[in-house]
Formats: sequence, C-alpha cells, structure tokens
Amino acid sequence: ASEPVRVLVTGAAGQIGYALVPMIARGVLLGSNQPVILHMLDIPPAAESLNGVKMELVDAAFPLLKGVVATTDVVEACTGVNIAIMVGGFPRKEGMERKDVMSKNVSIYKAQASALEKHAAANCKVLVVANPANTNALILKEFAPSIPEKNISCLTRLDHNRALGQISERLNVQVSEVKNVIIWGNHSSTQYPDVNHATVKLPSGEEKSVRELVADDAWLNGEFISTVQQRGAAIIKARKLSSALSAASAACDHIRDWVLGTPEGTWVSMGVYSDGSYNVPAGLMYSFPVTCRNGEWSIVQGLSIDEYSRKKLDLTAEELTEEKALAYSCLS
Ligand code: NAX
Repeated sequence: ASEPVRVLVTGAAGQIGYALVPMIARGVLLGSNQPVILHMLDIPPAAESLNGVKMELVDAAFPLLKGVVATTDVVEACTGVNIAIMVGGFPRKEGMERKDVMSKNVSIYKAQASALEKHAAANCKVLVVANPANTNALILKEFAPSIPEKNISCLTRLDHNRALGQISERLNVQVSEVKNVIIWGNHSSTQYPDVNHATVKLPSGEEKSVRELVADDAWLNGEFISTVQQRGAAIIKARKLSSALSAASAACDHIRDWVLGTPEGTWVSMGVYSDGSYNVPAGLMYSFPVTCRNGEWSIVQGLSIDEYSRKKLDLTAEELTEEKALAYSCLS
C-alpha cells in the first residue's frame, strides 16, 4: 500500500470543514486506494468543537484514515503536509468595512504562508477556499516565496460546477455530459461564467455546442450568468447558511483533477497566478480554464474571446487589481 498523504484543512471546525473532512477520509479527494492523514487547524475558541469533529472521524472508522491531527497550533498543523486546503478565514460581518475584513485575512494568510513555507512537505499543493479567495491566495504566494507559484491556487471550481449544473437543468441533460464551461476571474459577483466553448455530449455520442443547443443568447448572456454569479447568495437565502457541501465537493474536485489529471479533451476552472495569458494582467490570482497532467496545471491557450467576453474578463481583472491594492495597503 502507498504511504499516507497528509492533508491539511484549516477552519476545520467550520461548516465547509465539517462537510470536507469526511469526503477526504473516504477517498473522494485522492481515490479509494490512497490512505490519508488529516491535519485539522482551527483557532482556540473553536478548539472544543474541533475536537468533537476528531471524535466523529474516529467513530466513523474510515479504513483509509491513518491518523488525525487536530490542533490550534499553526506549525503543528502545517508540518509535513502534502496538500493544504485553506478554508479558515475571517468572515465579513455586518457593518464591517471591506478594508477591515481584508486586513484580518491578510494577517492570517501572511502567517499561514510562513508556516507552510517552513514546515510543509516539499512540493506541497495549496488550495485557498476562504474569501476573498483569490486575494488570500495571492498573499499566501507573496509570503511563501519558496513555494513554487504553480503550487498555489484558489477555488473557483464551485462556480464552474454551478455553471455545469445550470446548463444541465436548462437542457435537461446529465451534468456529466456537459463540459468546458469557463469561470474567468474573481470568485465574486464579477466572475464571468463563459459558455462559448462549452459542449454537451448527446445520447448519439455527438458533441454539440451549448450555444447551439440552448439557442437563446439572451438567457445565456443574462439570467444564466447572473444565476451563477449570485448562486452563493441564493443558497444563503434558502438555507440561512452559506454553501458547504457543494463547496467541499468542489474543493475535492479541484485537488483530485490537479493531482490525478483532467480527462482528455476536458478542462476545468482554477484560480491560478496569471502569466498574462488572454491579456489578463500578470501577477493576479485569476481563474482560467486549465488542464492538468502529472500534477501540474496549464492554462488552455488559443480560445477565441469575443468582444462581449473581453469586457467581462477585463472587468473582473479590474476588481482583482483593486483587491490586490487594498491587500497591499493593509501590509503597510
Ligand atoms: P465557517 O465560519 O463555518 O468556518 C470557518 C472556520 O475558520 C471557523 O471554524 C473559524 O473558527 C476558522 N478560522 C478562523 N480564523 C482562522 C485561522 N486564522 N486559522 C484557522 N482557522 C480559522 O465558514 P465556512 O462556511 O466553512 O466558509 C469558510 C470560508 O469559505 C469562508 O471564508 C467563505 O467565505 C469561503 N467560501 C468560499 C467559496 C469558494 O468557492 N471559494 C464558497 C464557499 C464559501 O463561501
């Protein structure tokens, strides 16, 4: 049997953590033959609750789970981890200024970046889920200069999966037959869910474009986009709690595809460090279409971007540039 992989989940006593850790322990993250050791970090006020999650993990008797570290010590949490899923952060509370929230998260991600850099396993892969996800990931990258930038990403796979789900419902086809939607940009309401290259595999085996099958550009350019952009708020309204099971599932999809590879002919969306592809400013953490092979992502190149899309790509880049400036202003 292979050596266990150590997986860190920060904010593990929270809602997403509670949905995510059993998925990891069941093999959803890395496959049903890969043993795992879970490292769970939270802050002292959540220590007791975190210990309760640990008790439940023991009680679930997961065959693949070879150990659990539950701690409020960042160094202990980060030591030896191969994969780090950063879910912990400071939420925006009513009446709080954006800058104050940013400032709290900048200091959290700065500290956790240093701990990962010093104590994680070589070649550790990092996924930031906590909001503002793109900018938290950027801060983490800046303060962990020895971690290759290729190893740091943020989650937009939930938005990607939401887009697949909307198309599947609209066309009344299985979600597994829809592919190659793209989420561009920020994990925020300025994100651009793009279906211009998306296809559906019909029962005949033939692949057809989503635009052709939907045959309603007004819906695709209007309601579809806003539904995906606003889906997080719709879940909060319905559940009185934010998305958790879908976020946890998307985090598993993100890591699994990154480590094990994307299927031939299929891409997914990942927030990664921009190299200037598609004229997105270099140096932003921006969601792109990517394929993964041998544990490395690469941005899908050469897709045509029409004028309507161009504006949307630029708008979300502008927001990320502003967020970056705000984050840097919190450092001084
Ligand atoms: P919860 O508030 O339920 O859980 C967050 C947990 O993080 C808490 O247990 C808290 O004690 C812990 N925490 C706070 N500061 C910490 C620190 N410095 N170190 C370690 N742990 C710390 O939130 P939950 O619903 O689980 O959401 C977690 C984060 O995911 C939020 O920032 C949320 O905005 C973000 N989301 C991101 C999504 C994405 O697609 N990128 C979608 C879902 C979600 O909204």
